[in-house]
Parts: sequence; structure tokens; C-alpha cells
Amino acid sequence: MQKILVARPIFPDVIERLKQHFDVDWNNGDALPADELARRLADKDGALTAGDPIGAATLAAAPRLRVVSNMAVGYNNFDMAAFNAANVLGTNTPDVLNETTADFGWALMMAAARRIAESGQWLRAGRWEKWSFDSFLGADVHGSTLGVIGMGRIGQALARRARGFNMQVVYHNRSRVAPAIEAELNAQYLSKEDLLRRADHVVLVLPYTAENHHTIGAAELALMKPTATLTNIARGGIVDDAALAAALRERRIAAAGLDVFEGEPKVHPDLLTVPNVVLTPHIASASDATRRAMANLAADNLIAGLGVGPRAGRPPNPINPDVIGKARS
Ligand code: 8YV
Repeated sequence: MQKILVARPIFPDVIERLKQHFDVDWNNGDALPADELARRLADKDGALTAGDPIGAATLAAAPRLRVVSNMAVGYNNFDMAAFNAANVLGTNTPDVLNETTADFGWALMMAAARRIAESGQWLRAGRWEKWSFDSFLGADVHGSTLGVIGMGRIGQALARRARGFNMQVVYHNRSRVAPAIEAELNAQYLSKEDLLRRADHVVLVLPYTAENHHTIGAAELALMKPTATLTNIARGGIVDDAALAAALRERRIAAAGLDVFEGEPKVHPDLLTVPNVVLTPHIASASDATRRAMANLAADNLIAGLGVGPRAGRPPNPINPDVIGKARS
């Protein structure tokens, strides 16, 4: 039987599915440090990860490893050049999380715009002594302009919801989406700079790549309206968190909603002290149903990628399909 490592706690029924095909080593605890991860992968044929960094050194230390299945749509934790060089297949879990993640983007955006976290903390601190007409005035979401940076599948799901709020949609993406999608979403393509000047609520839904590092920094924040909000449900590192904390503190933008952070699970200390930011611990896809769907899809990818089960050799979501069938190097 082939051996696999499940690097994270997941649903026991998914572990049972995997056990039908593999000898399973399950880390049902905290994320493994790099040396422990490498040690546990040394004799494995496959692995199921969730954001765990896998690079050239880890692959070199695991000569049997042929498939690494990430329980996430983003796979910036994989060094794909190293995967390709070693003929290791990487897989991810697109689509099953689109709607759940888009819901969460709206939740963060609305919480930021309407100061829900900030006013809730004020209330919990026992500071609500009298009701006042002008307290916690926020920005409207309905009728405003939504700016989506990254118009992939999640960005489109997010933009689709804007219709019910009678919003204008502007977007920026590496390339324009098909005219039919622009028409369906009533979305106008803008440069990043024009979007930042125009939008009332900016939401980031782009993958993290070297070129997307600090897509939003001090210069970009300076273009935004002082009444605008910024929401990041994409990846830490896309926003310069120190620059954002300064802009929030100085009220150069009104508020932010952040689910992801540079260097998470650490959070920039300045973000922890500014009141006008809603902070959540990377949970945008974390509905029970969606996390189950992601775990099962990741299992499907691993089972098929390792050449067993009904789809043997045809995993649903290969990131680098060219390596399928090639000998490990
Ligand atoms: C993951 C995510 O759950 O899919 C992604 O890219 O950010 C989340 O949905 C998280 O990255 C853990 O793998």
C-alpha cells in the first residue's frame, strides 16, 4: 500500500476514505514545523496539505513523493518550479469554495463599512451609556461602487452579489474577462489606479505571486477616497500591512476588513490597535459544508493522482498536469 501524510486535522470520514487506498500517517494537531514535516514526508508517496510550505529541500528529502494535494485554491505555499523539476504533481481545490468565500468577502466589507466590529467592541467595553444620533456613522454599501481587484471565480461571485445592492461594479485583473461576463456582472474594467480612485469599497481577490506582492501599499492607499474601505480575502503580502495600519490610524481611508495577513498567524501589531479594522483569522472558506467539500476534493485529487480509485491517473484539479505519468526525479 502507498503511504501518505495528512498534514492537518481534517474530517474523520475523509481519513476513512483515504485509508481505503493508503497507509495514512495523520497529523491531527498543530501545523508541523518544516523539519518535522520533512521527516514525516521522507517515506511518503503522497501528502495532503493546507498551506504548508513545500519547496525544493522538502521534495529532495522525500524521494518517493509524487503528489501533494493542497486543501486550498491558493497554492503559493508550493514552489511550483521545484515541483516541475522533480516531476511532483501539485493539486488544489478550486470552485467548491467560490460562493462561501464571496459571502465572507461581503460580510467583512459590510462589517468594515458599517463599523460592526468597532461598535461591538465599544459596547463590550461598557462604554454605551447613552444612545446618540451621530455615533458610529459609517458608509453605505447599497448604491455605492464596488471595486474588485482579481476577477477570477471568487471575484465574479463577489461581483454578482452587488446587483442586489444596486451597486456599480468596477474591476481590475491581469486581463479583461470575457465580454459576456462583463455584461452579466455589469462590470467595467479599469486600471488599478483608476479603480482605487473610483471605488467606495475595494475587495482583493487575487492570487499571491511575486508580482502581486504589495499590490496595495502606501501609494495605492493614497489614491483611495477617505470614505472608502479595503477588504482582503486573498493572501497576506498582497497588502503592505504596516502602510495599511498607518492609513487607518490617520483616517486616510475609513476602514478595512482583513482575513489574511503578512506573516500570519502573526498580525502586524499596529493592526491590532487601530479600531477601524475588522480582523478574522483566515476563515473566508470556513463554512462547515465548504471545508468538507474542500477536504473531499483534496482527497479525490490525491487518490486519483496516486493512480488509484475510479479516476486513477486523472485527478480533477492538477496544477501542473504536464508531470502526470513522468517518473519522479
Ligand atoms: C484555505 C484559502 O482554507 O483556498 C484558499 O486559498 O485561503 C483557504 O480557503 C486555507 O488557505 C488553508 O489551506
